[in-house]
Amino acid sequence: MGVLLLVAVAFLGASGLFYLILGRNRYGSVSSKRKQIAVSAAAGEASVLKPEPSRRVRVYFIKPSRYDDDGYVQFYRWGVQPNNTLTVLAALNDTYNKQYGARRNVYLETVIWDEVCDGAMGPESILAIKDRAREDGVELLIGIAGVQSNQYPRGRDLALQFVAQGLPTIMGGFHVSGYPQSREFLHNCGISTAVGEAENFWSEIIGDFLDGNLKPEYSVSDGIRAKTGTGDILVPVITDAQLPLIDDRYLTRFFNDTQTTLDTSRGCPFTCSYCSVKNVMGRTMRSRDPQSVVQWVRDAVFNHGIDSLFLVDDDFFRSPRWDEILTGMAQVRKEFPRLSFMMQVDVDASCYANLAEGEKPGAKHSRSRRFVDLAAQAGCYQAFVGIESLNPDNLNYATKYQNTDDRNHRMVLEEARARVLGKYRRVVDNWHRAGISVHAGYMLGFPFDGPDCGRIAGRTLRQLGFDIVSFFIMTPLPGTEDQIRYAKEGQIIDWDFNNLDSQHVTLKHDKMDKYMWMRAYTDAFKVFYSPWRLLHTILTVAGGRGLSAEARRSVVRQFVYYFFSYRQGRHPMVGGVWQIRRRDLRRGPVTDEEAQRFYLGDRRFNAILHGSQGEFAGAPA
Ligand code: B12
Ligand code: SF4
Repeated sequence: MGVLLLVAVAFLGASGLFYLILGRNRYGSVSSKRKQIAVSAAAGEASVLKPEPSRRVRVYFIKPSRYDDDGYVQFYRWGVQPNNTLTVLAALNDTYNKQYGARRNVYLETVIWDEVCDGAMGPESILAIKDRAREDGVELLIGIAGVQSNQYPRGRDLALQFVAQGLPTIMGGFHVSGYPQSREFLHNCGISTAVGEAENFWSEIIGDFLDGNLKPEYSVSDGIRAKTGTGDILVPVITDAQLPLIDDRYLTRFFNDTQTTLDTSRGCPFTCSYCSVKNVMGRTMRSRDPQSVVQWVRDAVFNHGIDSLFLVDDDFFRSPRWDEILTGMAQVRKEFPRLSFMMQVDVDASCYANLAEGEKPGAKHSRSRRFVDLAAQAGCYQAFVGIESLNPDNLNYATKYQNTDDRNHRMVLEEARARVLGKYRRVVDNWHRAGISVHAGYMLGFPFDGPDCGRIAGRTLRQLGFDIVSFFIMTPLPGTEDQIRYAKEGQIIDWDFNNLDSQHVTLKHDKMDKYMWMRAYTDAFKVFYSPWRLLHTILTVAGGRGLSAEARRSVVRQFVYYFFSYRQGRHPMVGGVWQIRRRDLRRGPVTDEEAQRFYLGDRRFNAILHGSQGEFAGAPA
């Protein structure tokens, strides 16, 4: 009996031990706090599974305009070019929703606002944005987008107003990417900044926003190393990045609502000292996947009614994938013959498409010929080419050696000049032979320019056969080697970034005072866009020149627009059609410090900067 009892106790003990070891945690440990699906509320309120509400974040991407010389925010009844940055950023939200939306139980709404054509954003709009978000039960994140230096003061004023309303605000674009001093100011005002391309840090920004913990600065943390003008930077690989999201509502704001933009590659291998592209996007060319690009073009054409594209790549000829992209576009054009596009390229894209006397055929010739032929087949109507100067000394000074082919400064001036002019003529002729018009970018006020530089440029560019020319006043753009040098040498006479639109004189010049320099600029466009040439261009439909029908139509349209735009004192690339002035929105403060005092005031500024728990950015609405 005793033995039996002992066996029973041992058995029960062993079973208990087995249960402890194997049984209890067989399906994982169950916390007593874990919510259970219960039959009724009576089973216990605490154990009922409550669905977690999805968070909706309304992200505004606002492209600021700039102030005109009378202090009005520049905006127009119609814009001329949809802004590529806005559509790229909208695509980042779309990607986020697809990749993380369900996992993080969040949905990003996108609103894009381009001040140039959607209208200036006044204090009443800022309050309305806040009220509407509250009514709709969404959180707000404000992105001040694609800010160039001439748009920085307007962008800053907008950002300060949003921050004053307690809204988390972040600014991105070339200005903040290239100018740490502005970043520091913005950080001190509670505004975050994004340095470089946001493709692979946008999800980090959203993550931090959802945690209520925006950092002062975001930058590229994953990608490849690319050389710049002076060192190197990290840039994202964009092969599989989502392509710009076409917004049909946005397109209606443009004079031509069947045109849009696309960046198929990023970066530029050259080192021009006045340009910030190499320093912000690097000298290593990165391309999007060609098949996706062609698919995007097909979708744009057949689903959004697009028939004209602006490829905003800094130098499409240097894209590693132009061949596949152009071949694919030529295919789309067979299905939709009205497809046309313009692009930016360097001189060599067309220069070697023919064989000059005494030249031996080489790789550069076959590459150039193929590029020009394919571009024509794919529907290119215009090539924008960076000419910038006729004077080889200026070009060498700016290390723009692709135009002089004289990196080692071996040629005497006359030989170098003849070579540069010969090259430009060849560039134009080869594009024209393919039926494509040529648009030159030209800068006035390089160190070797004198008071007659505008007149000479207007006349010579006309003789060389350029169809359209965009003239710019040499400008020290933040993020460039030139700006750093001029600042060090005390050559910058105007520090108001609003004036860095390349139609204001902001530098000292050895041979010209401010008025002579402005005179040279007006001479240039008056000589090139003379009333006689306007008449000739219209009556002869751009004079033929072997151009395709679309190329001729566009030259006439652009010539008329440039003729009037320059004469109205507006750079054709900065403006739109039919300016509207809001008298209640005149520019107040000019410097950062004035703006900080004006929009934040000491009391509000401190409240936002330090917050009750010492947090950085304003809390969500
Ligand atoms: C196309 C273009 C134009 C077009 C207009 C834009 C369009 N239709 O899209 C035209 C021809 C009209 C034009 C005009 C001018 N332009 Co422009 N233009 C460009 C160009 C070649 C491409 C722009 C682009 O789409 N880039 C691709 C996008 C995706 O890059 P992104 O804008 O930098 O955006 C990325 C990041 O910056 C960041 N980001 C940007 N915003 C935000 C916001 C948030 C919240 C976050 C998180 C991230 C973020 O993420 C984005 C995605 O990766 C650039 C050079 C370049 N490589 O960018 C010059 C460039 C921007 N232009 C420049 C200039 C100076 C001008 C003009 C003043 C020249 C003139 N006098 O005409 C005018 C100004 C007109 C105006 N109102 O904008 C300079 C600006 C330099 C500076 N520091 O200011 C640049 C950099 C060229 C250069 N040589 O240095 N331009
Ligand atoms: S000016 Fe044009 S060619 Fe020169 S570095 Fe800039 S984007 Fe490249």
